[in-house]
Amino acid sequence: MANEYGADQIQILEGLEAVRKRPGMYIGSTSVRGLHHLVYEIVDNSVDEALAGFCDTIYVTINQDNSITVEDNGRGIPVGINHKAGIPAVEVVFTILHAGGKFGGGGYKVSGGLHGVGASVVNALSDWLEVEICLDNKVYKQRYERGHVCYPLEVIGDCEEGKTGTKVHFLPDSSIFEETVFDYDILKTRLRETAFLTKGLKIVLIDAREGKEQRKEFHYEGGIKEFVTYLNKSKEALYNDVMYFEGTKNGVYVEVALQHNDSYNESVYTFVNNINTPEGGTHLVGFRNALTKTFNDYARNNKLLKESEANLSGEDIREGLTAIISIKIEDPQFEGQTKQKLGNSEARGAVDNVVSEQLTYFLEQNPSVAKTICEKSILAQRAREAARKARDLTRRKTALEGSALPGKLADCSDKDPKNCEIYIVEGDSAGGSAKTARSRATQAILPLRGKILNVEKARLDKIYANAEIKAMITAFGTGIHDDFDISKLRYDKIIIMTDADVDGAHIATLMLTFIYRFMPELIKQGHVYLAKPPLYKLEKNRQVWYAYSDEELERLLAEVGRQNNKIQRYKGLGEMDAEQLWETTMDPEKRILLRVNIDEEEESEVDLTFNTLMGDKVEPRRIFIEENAKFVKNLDI
Ligand code: TSJ
Repeated sequence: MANEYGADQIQILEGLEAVRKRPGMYIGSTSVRGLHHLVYEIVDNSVDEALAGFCDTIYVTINQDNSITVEDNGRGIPVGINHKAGIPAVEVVFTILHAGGKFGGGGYKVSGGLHGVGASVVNALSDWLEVEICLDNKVYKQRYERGHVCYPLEVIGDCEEGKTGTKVHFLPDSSIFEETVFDYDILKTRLRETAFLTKGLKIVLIDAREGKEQRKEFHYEGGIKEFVTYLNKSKEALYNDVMYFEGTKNGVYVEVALQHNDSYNESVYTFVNNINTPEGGTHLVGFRNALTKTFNDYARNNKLLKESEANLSGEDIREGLTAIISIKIEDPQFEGQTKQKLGNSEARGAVDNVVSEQLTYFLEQNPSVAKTICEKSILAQRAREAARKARDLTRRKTALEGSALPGKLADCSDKDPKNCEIYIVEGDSAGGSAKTARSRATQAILPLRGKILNVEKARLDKIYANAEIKAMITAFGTGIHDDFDISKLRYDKIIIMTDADVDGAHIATLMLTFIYRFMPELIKQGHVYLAKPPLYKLEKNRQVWYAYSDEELERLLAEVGRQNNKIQRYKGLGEMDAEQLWETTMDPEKRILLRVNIDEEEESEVDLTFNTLMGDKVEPRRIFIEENAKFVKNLDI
């Protein structure tokens, strides 16, 4: 073999060797994420074949040994000799870096785009990879090990008359990936998304691992229209229709689907050649322009907005909007730091055109839907106005009167914020104990009553009117949003103290959500903590111990013996008297504090967040709470 290697082959090997040396450069990371990326790289090639109109079914199987098989019914990767490389085209695909999808002309491609580094990268990072192609009634096969060709492409048998397709089977290299066990749910979410974006394409996911056997089919004739229905499934839609607009302008194929729900959040997701563009770009700008202009025109023409009233802002119209914008373009340009923002200027006009034209027509044909949306937007406009006034008012108040501290706050006497901390305490009774227990000089107590408002689910005017939220804002002293000024922070530590049960965790989540949305810097700069009250008290021979977890209790029992104890399980802070509360949870010498952190990696890993949103109906809330728990790291003991 060795003496057959010419200069070209040596170059090929050097290329794939580079991939093995720096896998992160090609697939982002060698974590679970990178592992799953391998599957997308291969599947995207079949999706391209579907987009070209030659494939309608893709099977993805997780095998017993955690190898993956992807099989499609497309034309089959060409097997003829590629004249430039002097080897079969399929071998070029698997052994030459960046060759994926570049031969064969025209059309829009998923692979070769932002993430599409191609099949050769997957090959380089696999322990072994086998490709089988059904073409001209023959089955061709080639095998590679860590990117190296094992034998020339060979015919291994006959294939059914007229049948064509490609099958790729590979095992990720365990010496490269930190994790080599595939997660069915991660693949499920991503493949569902791919199926939504490619109407008519059937994707079947099979988990064939022992004890994990399951299977799911994704097939959406309605494409992104069904995607919007799916996203709004757990919400209350404002009207039955999902609007769907489609057309080609300036060589850009545009598809848009949208429907409003009764929430206040905007959920607009954009894609270019099936690639998610979380930072938006020209296609999103075109969509927003069209939406704002068309609705204002409609509202004026139909006297839903009075002449004296201001135009609806884009934000007002997008309140509660769920939409998918998916365009296909021949030469996508990605910009921005993470290359996740579309730059092509022709996309702006294309989306604007298609949406303006077809939305205008839709509103004329569906006046009751049009009226519902306009009315919701007008309410949003008024709320926005009220919120602005409320903010101006609080601004003026602080300017005139200095900060009028909330009545329920028991402030500390030390005036140097660096020495001070504030306990936000759930419930008036625990608040009372905390006030008795505290160290007056440095510890302030702010009791809050019951569940605080979920700021994810309320309009700004209501948020500003909420007493608990107002109390926190004035006590912290920093102001919020644009007015936020960390130098005015009145306490070095903000400590959330809630019961050690599910309700307590929920209340802590709501408070964290508020702080995260209104003054994220407090979390980013490490000023926010969770207090950790004990779960058990153990008494024996007049000695007392506290345990903060079940494991700790077990350890303690092993140490002091299981006989003659009185174990008390705390159900809430209210069961502790002031002295106990001080000893277990507030004494800086003994307490456990958990510093709240935003997992920066997770925050920037945008598609995971995106995938989270796509979960099944009951999942989003669960994930949200779990993430917040994870988002908390144990630091300071
Ligand atoms: F690239 C790959 F190996 F990762 C891969 C490619 C993996 C899998 C599972 C499928 C495919 C693939 C490629 N499916 N279908 C195709 N089609 C072509 O490569 C093809 C066939 C014919 C023509 C033509 O112009 O006649 C052009 C192309 C790109």
